Amino acid sequence: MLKRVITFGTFDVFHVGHLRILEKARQMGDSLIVGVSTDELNFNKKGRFPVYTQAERAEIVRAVRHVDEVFFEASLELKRDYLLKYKADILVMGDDWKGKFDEFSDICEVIYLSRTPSISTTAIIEKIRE
Ligand code: C2G
Repeated sequence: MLKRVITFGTFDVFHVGHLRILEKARQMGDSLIVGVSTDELNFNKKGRFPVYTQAERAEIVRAVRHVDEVFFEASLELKRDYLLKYKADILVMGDDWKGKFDEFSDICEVIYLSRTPSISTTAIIEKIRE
């Protein structure tokens, strides 16, 4: 059976850490679906909007060759619905989320992959600021 992998993220100021997790996630199965968080979700969670709009972030993620399908993640509370809607066999997240999605192991395999060290959107923004 073909395995459908799903992952979620903001992917703001797209960098090599984002690219690598998408590549590794795709390698866990046969196709990769990505939920890109909406601007509103980010604002509600962090009190600020991402640098790139959700349309830009989704366009970039969609262009990555490891990615088959992109949708907008409008709420963190809808994760189970998204997993069911997109018939995910495997949920992949970076290990900054380790343990946070274990509750979904009744409907799919949950895998946490190690993050690429020393790179983050926040660090890039800081570097540009300096
Ligand atoms: N990532 C990584 N290495 C980095 C930075 C990020 O592997 N150096 C991974 C994260 O672990 C995550 C993905 O890239 O799996 C996207 O990261 P973010 O854009 O920071 O996503 P986040 O804001 O954590 O959104 O429903 C969950 C949220 O939408 C996750």
